[in-house]
Amino acid sequence: EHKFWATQPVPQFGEGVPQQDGPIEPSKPASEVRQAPYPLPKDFEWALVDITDDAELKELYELLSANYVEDDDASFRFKYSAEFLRWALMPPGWHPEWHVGVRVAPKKSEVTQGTSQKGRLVAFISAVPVTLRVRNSQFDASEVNFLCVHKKLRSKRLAPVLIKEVTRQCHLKGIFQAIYTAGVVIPTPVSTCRYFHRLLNVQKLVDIKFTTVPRGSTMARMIRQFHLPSTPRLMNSEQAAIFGNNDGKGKSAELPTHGLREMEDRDVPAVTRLWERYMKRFGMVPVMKEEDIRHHLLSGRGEGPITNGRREGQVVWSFVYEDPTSGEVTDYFSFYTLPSTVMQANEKHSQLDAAYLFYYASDVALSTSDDSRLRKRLEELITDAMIVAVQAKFDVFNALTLMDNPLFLADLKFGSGDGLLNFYLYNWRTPPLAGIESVDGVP
Ligand code: YNC
Ligand code: MG
Repeated sequence: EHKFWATQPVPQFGEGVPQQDGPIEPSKPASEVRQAPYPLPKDFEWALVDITDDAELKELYELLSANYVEDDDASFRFKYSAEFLRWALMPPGWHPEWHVGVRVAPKKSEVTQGTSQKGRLVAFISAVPVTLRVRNSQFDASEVNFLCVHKKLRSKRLAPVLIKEVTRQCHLKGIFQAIYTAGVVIPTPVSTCRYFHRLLNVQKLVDIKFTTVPRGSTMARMIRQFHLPSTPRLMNSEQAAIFGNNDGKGKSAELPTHGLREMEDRDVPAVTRLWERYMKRFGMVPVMKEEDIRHHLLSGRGEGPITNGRREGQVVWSFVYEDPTSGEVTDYFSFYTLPSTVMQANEKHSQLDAAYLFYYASDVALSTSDDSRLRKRLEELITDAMIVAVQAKFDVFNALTLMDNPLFLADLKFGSGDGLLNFYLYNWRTPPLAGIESVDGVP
């Protein structure tokens, strides 16, 4: 059935629930790791993609824009920006050897004549370092992403070669576990989540057939149904003026900082502490040091003034809530941008601008076990996140059924999507983790 995955250290289908958490095969010293790259079919060669080089980053962006993940009915295709790729592929401790590309090999005659040029980039796979906690175990791992084979080279068993090569590169750095996600079901998901979508720009979403006006409703009624306030409710008015303005002037110096505001570098220690304490609620989480928080929540913020709710090249939006009395950061949220190409080109719209809920925390969860208080607080925070997203001209706000999301998805008018995301661990056994495919109260 799964010719490749049957050979890999992953739980096989029908194996049953493991009695003990731990690796499936032992780690080995670097000297025992295969030293030579895996062979590729003739006409192709390995080539690391140097994403610090703008031209190579652009080649990767173009490969993924044309060939990466599409939804089930081929209506939308992810269109990660170059800035996003750089942010995602260069977290603290990243390795250039883990950005594995495949190029068309130059012809022999060109090589002998010294006229050969870099061949076209036709496939890619990446890994970045991550420390994971899975239940009570903590270990260094890699997070594998952006596996892509050009459409013309599909079904030729290239993907297994890419996976084996990135695995070899991980082994060479002493890493023997990995985490990855995919829409496809292969042996064996440790958890499965469903995508939920909160419509923001209803008219556009109907125009591009992301959604339809339900029978018995009207466009006007639907727009009213999804309307949000124009400024974040937890934000003080001076701060709100910055995000509400469209003149691109950005902020003036002495603004009151209490309430909701953009996260700043000085918030990194408090946000890291909040992260650590909040994430104890969950069974599988990345472990983050201050430098990781700084990278994931601040480094992708782009440069220069805010125009229409965003900076040039901005990929992540991160806000903290500063308690007006104590001056402490008690909550934060973040989301990132991941647009999709509208494949059935529409005269008006060629791109769907989607915001994806990223990390968040609230100290309400730490001071009480009362879910109704946490639910109320998260509803306030995520509503404000969506208001910021409207200001930044996003069309839809997406979230998965993970973390505490199922507490607020229904009340905040998220609708159930048809996409599922499967989570996988490589060379690590653990019983399945709570994954929630449906949410009470959502059709
Ligand atoms: C997939 N997404 O089952 P079997 S997600 C893993 N993840 O093997 P071929 C996949 N395996 O079943 P194609 C996979 N998709 O026979 C397919 N496979 O055992 C398996 N799409 O290979 C598949 N990006 O080359 C089968 O298939 C074998 O030409 C078939 O290429 C597949 O990034 C692909 O969806 C996905 O570009 C490259 O369809 C291609 O179809 C494509 O004949 C559009 O391959 C883009 C797309 C995938 C996004 C992602 C996570 C990838 C994780 C990979 C596994 C990492 C393991 C850990 C390694 C590090 C270990 C350490 C330490
Ligand atoms: Mg192939």
